[in-house]
Amino acid sequence: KGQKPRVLWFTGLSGSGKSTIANLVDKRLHAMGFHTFILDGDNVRHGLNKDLGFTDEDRVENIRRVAEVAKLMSDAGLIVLVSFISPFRAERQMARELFAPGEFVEVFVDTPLAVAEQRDVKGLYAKARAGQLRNFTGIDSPYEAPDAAELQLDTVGESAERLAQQVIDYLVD
Ligand code: GGZ
Repeated sequence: KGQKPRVLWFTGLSGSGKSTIANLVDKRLHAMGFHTFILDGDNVRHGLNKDLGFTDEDRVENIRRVAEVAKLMSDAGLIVLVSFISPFRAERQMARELFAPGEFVEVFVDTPLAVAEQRDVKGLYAKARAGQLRNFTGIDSPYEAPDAAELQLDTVGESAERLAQQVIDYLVD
């Protein structure tokens, strides 16, 4: 059975919930019989992109490579879930242009900075505020929010399960 190419591109701040939601969507797609792959910092920044840090220049290159890998995986027939902050509009647009219309689904995980910072699961916001971590997104490095994402997830007061279901519902329509 042929699966139309699809890349689900999750963008949002550190601690916004991108990876949690992407993992749940992945599980559900799998249960529905689809072949999928998740690209995220854990499997890309420690390998292919371990030469890159968090300057603007390095983030641009990070996203460029991730987009090209997503394209290769999509050509191989996988549904690709991409979960990176991907803070710059221009690089998200560049990624989109690798795909045919309708194939690229931008999912804005719209968690306000104050909420992500208050959760601070990894203590990185505290370090950034203390000046121990430079170029931190939302603190001293910009995040350019999407203005026309296919999906905008308001995460405040919503469970990750329900947000994942919103993504599935969008895909099924
Ligand atoms: C932002 C940073 C930074 C800086 C380390 N800025 O919450 P996390 O830990 O697990 O996710 C963040 C991750 C961001 O990497 P990405 O590859 O997604 O970023 S980008 O798309 O902008 O290239 C965070 C951790 O890496 N981290 N330093 N300075 N996040």
